[in-house]
Amino acid sequence: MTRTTCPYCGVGCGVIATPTARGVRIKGDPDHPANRGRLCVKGTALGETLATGGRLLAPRAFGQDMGWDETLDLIAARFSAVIADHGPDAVAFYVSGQLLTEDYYVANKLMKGFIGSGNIDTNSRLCMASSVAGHRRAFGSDTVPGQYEDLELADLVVLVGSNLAWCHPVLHQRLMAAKSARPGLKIVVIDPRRTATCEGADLHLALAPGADAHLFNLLLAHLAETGRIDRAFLHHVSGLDTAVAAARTSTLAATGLEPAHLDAFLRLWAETEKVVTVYSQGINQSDTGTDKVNAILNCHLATGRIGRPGMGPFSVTGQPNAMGGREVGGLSNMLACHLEIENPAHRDAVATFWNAPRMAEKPGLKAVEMFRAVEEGRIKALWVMHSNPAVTMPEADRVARAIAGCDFTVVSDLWAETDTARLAHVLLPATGWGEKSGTVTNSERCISRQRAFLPPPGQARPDWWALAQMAQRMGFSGFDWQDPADIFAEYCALSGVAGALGSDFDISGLGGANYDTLPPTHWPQAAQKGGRFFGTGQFHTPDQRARMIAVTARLPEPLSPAQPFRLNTGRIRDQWHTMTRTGQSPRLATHLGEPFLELHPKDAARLNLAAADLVEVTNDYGRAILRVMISDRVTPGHPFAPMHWTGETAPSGRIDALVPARTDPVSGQPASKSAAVAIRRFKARWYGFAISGADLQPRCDYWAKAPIPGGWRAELAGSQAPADWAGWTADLMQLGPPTLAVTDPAKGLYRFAFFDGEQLAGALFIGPGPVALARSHLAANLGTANRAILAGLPEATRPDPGPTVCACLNVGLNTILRAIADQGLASVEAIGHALGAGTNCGSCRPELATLLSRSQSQEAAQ
Ligand SMILES: Nc1nc2c(c(=O)[nH]1)N[C@H]1C(S)=C(S)[C@@H](COP(=O)(O)OP(=O)(O)OC[C@H]3O[C@@H](n4cnc5c(=O)[nH]c(N)nc54)[C@H](O)[C@@H]3O)O[C@H]1N2
Ligand SMILES: Nc1nc2c(c(=O)[nH]1)N[C@H]1C(S)=C(S)[C@@H](COP(=O)(O)OP(=O)(O)OC[C@H]3O[C@@H](n4cnc5c(=O)[nH]c(N)nc54)[C@H](O)[C@@H]3O)O[C@H]1N2
Ligand code: SF4
Ligand SMILES: [Mo]
Repeated sequence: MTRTTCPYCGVGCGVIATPTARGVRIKGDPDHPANRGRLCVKGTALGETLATGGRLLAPRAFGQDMGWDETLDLIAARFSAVIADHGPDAVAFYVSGQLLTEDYYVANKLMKGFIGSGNIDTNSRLCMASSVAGHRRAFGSDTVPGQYEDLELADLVVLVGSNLAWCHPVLHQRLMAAKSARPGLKIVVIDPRRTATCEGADLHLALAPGADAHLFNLLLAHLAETGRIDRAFLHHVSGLDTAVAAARTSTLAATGLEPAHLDAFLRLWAETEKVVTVYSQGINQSDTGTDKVNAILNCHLATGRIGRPGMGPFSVTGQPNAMGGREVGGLSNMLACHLEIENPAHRDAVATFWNAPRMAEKPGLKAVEMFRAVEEGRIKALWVMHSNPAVTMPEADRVARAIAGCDFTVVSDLWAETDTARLAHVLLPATGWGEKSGTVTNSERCISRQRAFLPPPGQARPDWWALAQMAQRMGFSGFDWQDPADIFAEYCALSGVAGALGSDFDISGLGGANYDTLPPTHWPQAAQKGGRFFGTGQFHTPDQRARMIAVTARLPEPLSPAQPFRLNTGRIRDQWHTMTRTGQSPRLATHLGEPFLELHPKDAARLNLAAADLVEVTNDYGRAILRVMISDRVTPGHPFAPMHWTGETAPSGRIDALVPARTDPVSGQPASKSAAVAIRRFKARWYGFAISGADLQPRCDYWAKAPIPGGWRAELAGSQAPADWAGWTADLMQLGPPTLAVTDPAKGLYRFAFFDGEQLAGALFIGPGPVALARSHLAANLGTANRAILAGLPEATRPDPGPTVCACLNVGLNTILRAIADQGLASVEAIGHALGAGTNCGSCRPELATLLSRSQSQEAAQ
């Protein structure tokens, strides 16, 4: 039994992992302060993502497996040669908020202290950069003032641009539990989309996309007008008057809200002392993201509602170590321990501590600029670690081309088959979660250990080790640690140096702790500051006063008739980013198994689209083909698409191909939530669905693959029928000739079944329209002797359960709706009692509540 930390979201749940003869048993750690034993569906399914089949097992250079020694020599030589010929700014590292702190520390030390360039940036640029910049403008440091408990102690929790129910599920469960214990706790969701998080909220403001700064400006103006300014706290704050004057220029019209809704929100916020404003990517991922952050911080500063129990602004971090990366200085414009690269005293202190021969003197390139420099050949050697930028960067097709054109690219990953890894010259096999050790920091500044409980497969090695080896081969000293504990101790010591310079990030007290048994530890230590910052001022600005920022709110660029839709993008409940890990789990693929476009019924009617049609989404940057999901959860003109699909899983679903690389001028964070696009029906000639015990090899305009127990399923479609269906089918299925065939070429119907002896090895269904089949029933027949498979329907005795809602207990939508109707179920608990749904991890409880309220309102309408 090993206590470790979940490798997914920034909630940072403690996990107990127990390897058994049949795999790894996963359970929530009852003693971890973040989750107290809870896990969401992704955490619960961790055991299903640890198989090592298909992993990258040895270093590979120019297509050949090589030993580590040779490969590291090669990398060190190539980087050294570029630096010698073109200077240190001709090389770059692109890293990740999923790296462990120790990995991050080594990468940062090598690039900023020894190579002598600031060119190390991270996917946190796409994620937290606007929050970092907003914090630094207001507080003088990137410090998150509050902690999770504040959501439970508050009387009002405002969730802005955060789909907490799906993206920080355990924190959302804690909030829901607090509300059910104390119904007076009010919840407001501010999101153009009616998400699962709106279930259980008291008020949902479907504001116009990008109008957040207007909304919080209106709030600030209202606070000023209604005498809510905390005059005593203003002692610790500057800039009130100019901020209020700027706020007064914002108008109701810009928000797109009903006056009554806006009033209700303004009054609630103004009249509630204990208010926490939680915000995430709906705020950060915008070309005015930093202003939006400051518009929120302004309201908390003006009212002194910060750093005290139950109140404060709260930026929740996305990745498991997004916060650790901020602490360790992973961004190109930061130094470790909240020190600043532009500050000569800070630079000198770090250089002295590291004994650094060539300290970077200026910030390096930010992600979007970095890949532009790669494209233009200014960066000639690039190392990508623990990220998949060919999928997740804006203008992803262009970024993929830039990486492909780079003189020398190294990628460290678990797999050779990611969109980015396929473009690399050198692949380094990294150890994955469960195989490596280190620390991560969650959204509430709690440092937790990740501990290994599995042996590394093949020659996989930790990321810190590869970096340290390369550094030594480049002739640098100070990289000869034996294990992550040594690195952590050095980092703690550096934080002591930073503390002496006034940094709030001083964990030097942990340096002597026993790393192996280090319990989850908050900084600052609770005894010093009650675990919170700024309740009594003491901001990290020269005069110790926080700065309110005058925000002139700006809406996104207007749309043109040629691209009349504003595409919103984000996450779904059961997948993690580019699905390289969650995509291994059949259970997680049942919830939403293919890339989709959520579109309002009015838009669908205008475009003459029906449910399950395919649409083509285009703009100047790229193109996607997606399944349409018609839903009034989005507003007209503002469709939503998830970010998760890749060249490996659905090549036409790579959504960042459509996202322009437009960035916030202060933070450099791209506006990933607002791409102008055109939408039209994709004129498919044929549609198909396949299951197979082997890997499917589709070749057609549209395909999307997902795992099922014992194999794969795929949705397929094409604008042209293959000239030869038999040959095309053979290529797709790789199972030889079909055992059974039912075809009607005149109608465009083809159904094939492939048996291996008595067992069903695969089946393919082709038709002229979207194929209506009981998909989960078909998938369950793989490996059985069912020769009636080509009928495609479940046996009459077994009703179709419909799409999966509860992934843990595999309960489908139809089953739930039937039980609600037949058994008169009236609560989420009653559904749990009757069907088990929602009783394990609880991730689907908001959806169950939606189904209940939908059935109840249907009843009321009858
Ligand atoms: N299941 C799952 N959970 C995850 C992840 C994952 O991949 N899968 N990734 C993790 C990571 S790295 C991150 S950063 C977090 C992200 O967590 P979130 O930020 O909660 O997730 P997103 O879906 O990116 O976006 C949040 C919401 O912003 C809304 N939005 C779009 N435009 C606007 C706007 O102009 N204003 C407002 N107010 N809202 C807007 C979207 O409709 C969306 O519902 O999730 C983490 N958790
Ligand atoms: N349109 C749109 N785009 C977005 C967003 C959005 O909301 N909309 N969100 C943005 C945000 S907030 C984020 S955080 C990014 C995330 O984007 P990425 O970081 O690019 O996505 P991941 O799929 O998490 O990539 C992680 C990679 O690391 C590999 N890996 C796993 N474990 C290890 C390990 O231990 N070591 C190493 N070396 N590699 C490992 C995985 O196989 C995978 O290839 O996407 C951004 N892009
Ligand atoms: S909420 Fe879920 S994904 Fe996030 S850390 Fe906890 S178990 Fe992992
Ligand atoms: Mo993120």
